Amino acid sequence: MKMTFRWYGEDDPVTLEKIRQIPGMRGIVTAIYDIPVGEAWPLERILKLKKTVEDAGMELSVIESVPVHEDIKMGCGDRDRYIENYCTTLRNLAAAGVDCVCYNFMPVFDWTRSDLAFNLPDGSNALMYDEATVLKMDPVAGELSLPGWDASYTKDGMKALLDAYKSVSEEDLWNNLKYFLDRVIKVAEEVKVKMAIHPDDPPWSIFGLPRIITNKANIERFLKLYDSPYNGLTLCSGSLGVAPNNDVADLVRTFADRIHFAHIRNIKITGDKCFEEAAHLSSAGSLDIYDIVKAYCEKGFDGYVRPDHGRMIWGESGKPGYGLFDRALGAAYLNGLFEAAEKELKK
Ligand code: DNO
Repeated sequence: MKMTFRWYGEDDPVTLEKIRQIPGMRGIVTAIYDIPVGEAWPLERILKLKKTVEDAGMELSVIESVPVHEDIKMGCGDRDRYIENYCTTLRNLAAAGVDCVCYNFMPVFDWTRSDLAFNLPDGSNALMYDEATVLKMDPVAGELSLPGWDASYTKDGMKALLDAYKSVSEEDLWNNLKYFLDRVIKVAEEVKVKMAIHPDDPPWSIFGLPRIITNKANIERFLKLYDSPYNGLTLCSGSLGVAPNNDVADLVRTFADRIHFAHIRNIKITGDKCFEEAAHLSSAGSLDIYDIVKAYCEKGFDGYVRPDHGRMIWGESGKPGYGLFDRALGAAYLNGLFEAAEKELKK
């Protein structure tokens, strides 16, 4: 496996220089953040990003994400033009040497939480999700927002978008995803970029919007929509693991040959559709992280791995879930588990 770390670009308080000092860290996961969703990424911008990362002594490993325009997800408007642009971006990324792209197909909202700084008993704070609280929030009034979301919507724009989604069923979303894959994966195959869809977080419908990348049966259905190694997964343990019927280690064992990117983090399920984010350590949460790592090792996984959301510890402030310290601890822990599991398997 190749250990990587997410960096949010020049505005990220977690600098490349700091990331470089995490033991063994060489791979950066990032994106170009100022190009409007749907527009093609120019090659020069990608090369500039790559140079910045390489000048800091690391490599540009994964793009997370090339976002998918809502017209594509809704199957309307300018979707063909946006798909064309998406393909141009993939060609340009490939020309710059990028071989893995993460994206998601969640309508409107990417990952969602009810509290971005929930106080934990040890004095740290973390992201948490409480379904009842989320359902009381009004996304049109801007009552919740997260770093992963497209922040370019006005109030009216958001209302119009949510209204437009009222006529998009789950089956429509599947069809629109297939339409997208049929066009994009052909190009991904041609330029050898592995596409890795991120599961929905949380893996259930919110605000009445359909969500489909949520469980084993749906992942199987997704992989069959376009049966190619280039149509693959970002397997996010924390996103899928909050639903008690998703057994993450089993998902790894089942879909290993289509997983290109592993997000590994722990969560603590605290009730029905309620969870807190936890330290990566198995005993800190509900997931057996060692079993998940063992599953990757048994399958000879050689894709990218990154620690995922961290708590805010040691007085750090910054992007919720994306501080330096707890994610660095996560990387060190995961490196230890991989080393142990790999050595164990070689015996
Ligand atoms: C959250 C992230 C997601 C992810 C996107 C991929 O921390 O895992 O925002 O980047 O869903 O498109």
